[in-house]
Amino acid sequence: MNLFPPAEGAPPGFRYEEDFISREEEQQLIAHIRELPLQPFQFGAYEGKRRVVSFGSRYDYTRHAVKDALPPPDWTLSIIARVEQFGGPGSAPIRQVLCTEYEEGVGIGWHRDKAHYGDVFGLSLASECTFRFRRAAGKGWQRFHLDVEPRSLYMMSDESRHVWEHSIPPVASIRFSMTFRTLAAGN
Ligand SMILES: O=C(O)CCC(=O)C(=O)O
Repeated sequence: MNLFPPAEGAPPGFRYEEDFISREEEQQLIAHIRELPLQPFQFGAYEGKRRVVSFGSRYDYTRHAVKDALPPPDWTLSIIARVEQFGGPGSAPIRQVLCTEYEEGVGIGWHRDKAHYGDVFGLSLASECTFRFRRAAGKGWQRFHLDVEPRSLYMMSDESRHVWEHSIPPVASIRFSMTFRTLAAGN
C-alpha cells in the first residue's frame, strides 16, 4: 500500500512509502543493528520486552527530559539525510535515531511519543507489522490500521503524531525498526 494520496481514514499528517530502501540496504542495516548493545526498553521502574539503542538523544523517564546520547554512527548518516528529505522543508533536523528489536511475540502498547519530540519517522526492517492508530471519539475510538511492510518508511506529524495514539500488536517474526525523531520547538 502506498499512501499517496492519503488513504481514506488515515490520520491527518501520516505518510507512508513502501520500498524506501533496497533489500541490500535493509540487510546491511539489520547487520549493524544486530551488532549494537541492545538493552530492554526502560521506562521508569518498568522494562519493555523490545530491545533498543538510542543515538543523538534519549528520553530520560526519571527526569522527564531529553538527554544527550552517543552521536549517530556513520552507517546511519545517509539514511538520516534521506529521512530528512522525506520530511520536506517543513520538518526539522533528526535529533534521535532509536534502533529497536522486536522478537517474535513482542509489540508496543498504545502511546503517543513524548511531547519533547517533533515529527516521528519509522523505517521497518526484516518483517511486516500491523500499525494501529486510535483516537477518542465519543464513548469509543476512531481507528485506522495498515500493514507496514519491511523497507517502508512512515512519517507521523500533525494530528497523527499529537492527537492519535499508535501501537503494534505482537509481531509474527522478528522485526527491527529505526525511529527517527526531530525535536519539538523549545527543546
Ligand atoms: O517500531 C515502530 O515502528 C514503532 C516504534 C514506536 O512507536 C516507539 O518507539 O515509540
